[in-house]
Amino acid sequence: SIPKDNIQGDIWPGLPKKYETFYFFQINKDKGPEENYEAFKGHLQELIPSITTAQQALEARENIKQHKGKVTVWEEEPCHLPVAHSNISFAERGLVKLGKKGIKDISFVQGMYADLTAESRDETGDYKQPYTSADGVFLVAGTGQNVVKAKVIQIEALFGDSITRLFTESGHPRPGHNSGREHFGFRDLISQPLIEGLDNPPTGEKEPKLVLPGKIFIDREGRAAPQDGAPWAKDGSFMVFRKLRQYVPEFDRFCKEKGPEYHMSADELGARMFGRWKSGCPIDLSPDKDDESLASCNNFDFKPINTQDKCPFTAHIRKTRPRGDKKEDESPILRRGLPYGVEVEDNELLKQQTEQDRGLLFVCYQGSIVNSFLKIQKRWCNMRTFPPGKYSATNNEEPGLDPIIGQPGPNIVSDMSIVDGKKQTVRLPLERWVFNQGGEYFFSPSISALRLFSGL
Ligand code: N7H
Repeated sequence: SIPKDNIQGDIWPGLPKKYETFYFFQINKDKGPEENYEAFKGHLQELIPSITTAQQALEARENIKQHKGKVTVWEEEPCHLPVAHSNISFAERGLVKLGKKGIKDISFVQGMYADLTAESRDETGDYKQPYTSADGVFLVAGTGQNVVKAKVIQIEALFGDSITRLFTESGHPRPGHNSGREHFGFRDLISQPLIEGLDNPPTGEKEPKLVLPGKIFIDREGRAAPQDGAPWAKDGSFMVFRKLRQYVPEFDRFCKEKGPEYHMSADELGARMFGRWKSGCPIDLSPDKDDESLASCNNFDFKPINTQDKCPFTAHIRKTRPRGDKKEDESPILRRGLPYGVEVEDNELLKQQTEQDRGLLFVCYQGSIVNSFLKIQKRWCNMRTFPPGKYSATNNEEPGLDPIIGQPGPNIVSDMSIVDGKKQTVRLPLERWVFNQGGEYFFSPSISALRLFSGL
């Protein structure tokens, strides 16, 4: 099975994080006429012992669990626990500088900008930062803001002028009872695919089955594509990063206006767009009211799958992980993102208009970008015909777009099929509340690959 001490901890089980800084850097060449990167490699060697592995991340999470209730682990309270964890990932251009070409994933090799602007209805103007110059990214995460800051300074000092800092992005929890919720107010990161050999099998009959490790890790059983041109890639994983801005007052206004029009409350309409209530409770299990006791529940499969009486065909969680609508969990991703930006301010509430920047630093890991992230975004969320086989005259043809992340293109109507409060199947015209601000595809190598990169 996967050696837990040879994989980076953010892939699995996820670094314990409340705060996280993504530090995007360029690798600088050594002084002199030659194209050498020995200084960077030397510093990488020094960094490796402090990279949090899966085994260490497991222990850290366990430690936090045990202390919960006894001491508060967040940094505002005096506590010895806050620790910062670091991981590192490279874009194709960074791997090339380190002499490590050979990954076969056309999307990764081209980079996100070329890939998504070509086919996925992103706009070139979306890119607010020079993601296309980033050779790599340091991920520094922890339960306290100050320890994260200190670790970033330490890494920057370690690498000195062997790197250039391009920019950073920082995520943090929302305050008070909204901690654990994203900006629209929904609890996030409840459901993740469970991996054979790492996770315990699911206990519920209707829960998605274990996925083969090759769906997430390179060159393991169930792999998407062999990486025979890059044997060092084994046990690494592709990391997708996207900064997604959210338009919260506009989303709230829409739910308040459209809810009654569709004979339901604002909360009911929002729940139908997500497939879960704000608490996290799946509407497939409790269609009429939020039920906190089911907030973490994953034991549902949308069956009978030709109906959407409970969960709309295009609800965010049904589009992104179709469960019973598909024979198997074919495009699993491990989501590791967190919110960024300030809370909605009074003047924004008053005007029902977004002025400040806030949203989600979306991160996910997979064994193939083409078969997972891209398939979810382009072939599932952006396609009006997905999930397949749902055509019916009563729901007026196609299911429609994912209401949260679907991207309407030219000549593509942005709406979804929905069963309203009077049990009629009708169409709900959608607005857009999530806008891409840029991102990049990275590769998160195994510890042994990092050692190889560093010349060890
Ligand atoms: Fe989504 N949100 O934070 O409100 N997502 N997501 N997502 N998403 C999910 O079930 C959200 C985005 C997936 O296993 C929940 O854990 C927002 C992208 C997948 O049943 C909530 C944005 C992609 C799942 C959100 C956003 C995905 C999922 C319910 C953008 C992939 C798991 C919590 C700003 C391309 C489905 C949960 C399952 C669930 C939110 C983006 C994918 C609340 C606001 C770009 C696979």
